[in-house]
Amino acid sequence: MKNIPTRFLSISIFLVFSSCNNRVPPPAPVGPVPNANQIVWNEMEFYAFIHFTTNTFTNKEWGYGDESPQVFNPTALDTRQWARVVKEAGMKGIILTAKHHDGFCLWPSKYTEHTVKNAPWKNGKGDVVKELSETCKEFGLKLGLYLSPWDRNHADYGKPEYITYYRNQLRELLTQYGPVFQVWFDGANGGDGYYGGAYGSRRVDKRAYYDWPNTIKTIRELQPEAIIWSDAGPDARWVGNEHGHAYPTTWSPLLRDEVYAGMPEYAQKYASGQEKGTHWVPVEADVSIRPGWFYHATEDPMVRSLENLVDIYYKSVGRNANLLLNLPVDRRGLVHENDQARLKEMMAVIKEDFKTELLTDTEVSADNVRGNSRKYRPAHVIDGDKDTYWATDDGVIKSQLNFKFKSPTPLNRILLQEYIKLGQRIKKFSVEAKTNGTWRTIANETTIGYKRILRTERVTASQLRINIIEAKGSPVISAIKAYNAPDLIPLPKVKRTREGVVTITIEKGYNLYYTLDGTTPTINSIRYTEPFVIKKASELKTIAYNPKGNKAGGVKTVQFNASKTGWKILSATSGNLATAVNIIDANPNTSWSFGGNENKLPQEVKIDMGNIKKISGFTYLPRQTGYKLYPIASYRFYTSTDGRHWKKQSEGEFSNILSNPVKQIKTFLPVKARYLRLVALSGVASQTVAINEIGILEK
Ligand code: FUL
Repeated sequence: MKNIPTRFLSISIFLVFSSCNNRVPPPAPVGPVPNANQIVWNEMEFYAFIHFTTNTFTNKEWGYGDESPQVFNPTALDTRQWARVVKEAGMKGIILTAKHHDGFCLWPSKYTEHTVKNAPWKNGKGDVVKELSETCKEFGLKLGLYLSPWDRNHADYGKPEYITYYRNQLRELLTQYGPVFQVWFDGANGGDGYYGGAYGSRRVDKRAYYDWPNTIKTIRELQPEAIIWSDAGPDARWVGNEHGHAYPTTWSPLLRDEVYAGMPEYAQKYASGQEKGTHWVPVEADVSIRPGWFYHATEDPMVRSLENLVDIYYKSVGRNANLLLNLPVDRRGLVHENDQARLKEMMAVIKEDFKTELLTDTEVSADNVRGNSRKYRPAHVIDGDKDTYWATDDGVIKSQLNFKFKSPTPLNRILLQEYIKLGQRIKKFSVEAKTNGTWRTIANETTIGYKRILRTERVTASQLRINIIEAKGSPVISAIKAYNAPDLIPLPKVKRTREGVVTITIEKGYNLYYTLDGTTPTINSIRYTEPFVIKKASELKTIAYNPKGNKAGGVKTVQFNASKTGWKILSATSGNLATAVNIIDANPNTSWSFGGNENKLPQEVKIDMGNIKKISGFTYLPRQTGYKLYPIASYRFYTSTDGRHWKKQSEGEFSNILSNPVKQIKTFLPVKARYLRLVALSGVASQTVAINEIGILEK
């Protein structure tokens, strides 16, 4: 073939195509396939979560259920502001926590008093679900609803009566507010709570208690187009973490009958889907734009960095998953300015990354075309039509698509889509680029699914080749695109030792600037040249500029506690004392564990800060790496000025810590203290608990 002029080749291909008819049947589906609702849902790609309830006003992540409706009093609630932010970011819908684990209802449910009707907001006449549903309609956004199966307020939780209550609420939500595109059934349930005044622990059999099949039946009747989401689908599933990351190998098919919502081994065993999955249950990656799901003023400076959010986009939408990004509405009832600004930055980068599609102008060929029919011709992968595709003959799996550029073209992003109506097929593929006359492999990957986006090194290619290496059936590809995304200036990395020595680092070729007065750093701020010491509690903001000084990356903000010079571990009731210093070494990579089956909880550790300080809270960072994090579930925290007389300052739970192991911040009224004592009352399903770091909030 090498010596045949391309003009002649394309003419001959045309003749072959045109000489045969268009009646070559399409490939038979392989494995489970999506239904019409699931296709519409996958095409939404990106939408928002809004977490909002009494927690917003009590500063909690999980309400206990005994919060008074009186605390719910947003001063300027405006669902149109939410919708504007969401719409501008190109998101397609909003899922609202109509009821979270605390049981408080954002609509005036007639089945409980624990609702907005007993809140001061709008004199009890308000209905957040109604306002949002009307706004969504106005803005052309879809409305989704989260109704927590776990209800820490309800007296009947754990009994059959509660299921009737739950279904009644679902019926209200699905009949009074127009179309609902998704209902979200959280797997987190069962445990301590108020339970109508009983105060106690209620465990449920997550597999049987909720009788999901009958609930699902009702939803199908009331909202036949709604996607039902949970760990076990049936229509879409959890990604298995709360960082917004799907996996390089992500199958939409799932062994659905083996899964039930809230099962402990779900994340490790099932979340990435299975090649032999029996049902089509595509993935949704959920993540909050801040450390917590609910609004906490202390997290205003902790909005995820631009770099992180862009990475999340590629690891969700770019890995065959929908992205559900949470915007925690604040006490005013608005999406906070910091979150808005960051989301804008994020979407500006994504827009820029996918600005110019580079393959539309190429000459496409394939080494096999199904039945030699034009209906399956390779050019379908660049025609922008999602209903056309390139396919090979039955049994032909190893195959190749080739794109010839008019002139060498720089690129670093490759987007691929399978025609999922015929099932997810590809198991292994590679990408090669011809640069300066030589072919080289720039990616070796596994699954594609609805959408896969690869970030590769930048190559200037005269040709590009996609090799299908292994698949469950002959490949059926609907789109391949390439882009040349601008380099994102990376975020500086900041480290600080226990003694307060701060080091800022960045890849070679960038210049660093910083401020310590809370202002946004620019090229006119202090230039970082070498490590420096900060002893006091302070806020560092740093930024990187390119060498020309005309382009900057995102701002990295770091909150420093007072340095821990002079801190020591006084005692611990278990664990290896020699390594306990890890919890006060300001190093996020070292941790320490204590407790265990021989030393059942509660267990405690005491710290001496060396001198008296005025403090107004403490922080607990759980272990960050490893298969098991052993987080503390509930605690008591004491302070002392002499190491003998202790005063309890705080007691409670670290809510949702297993799924979202972020730094926990607990505040109390300012006190003078030299000694700290943390009692681990319980762990998450374990007698062993681990601590990465303990810190204080100084007043
Ligand atoms: C989890 C819940 O426990 C969190 O509070 C949050 O709602 C998150 C989206 O799901 O399971």
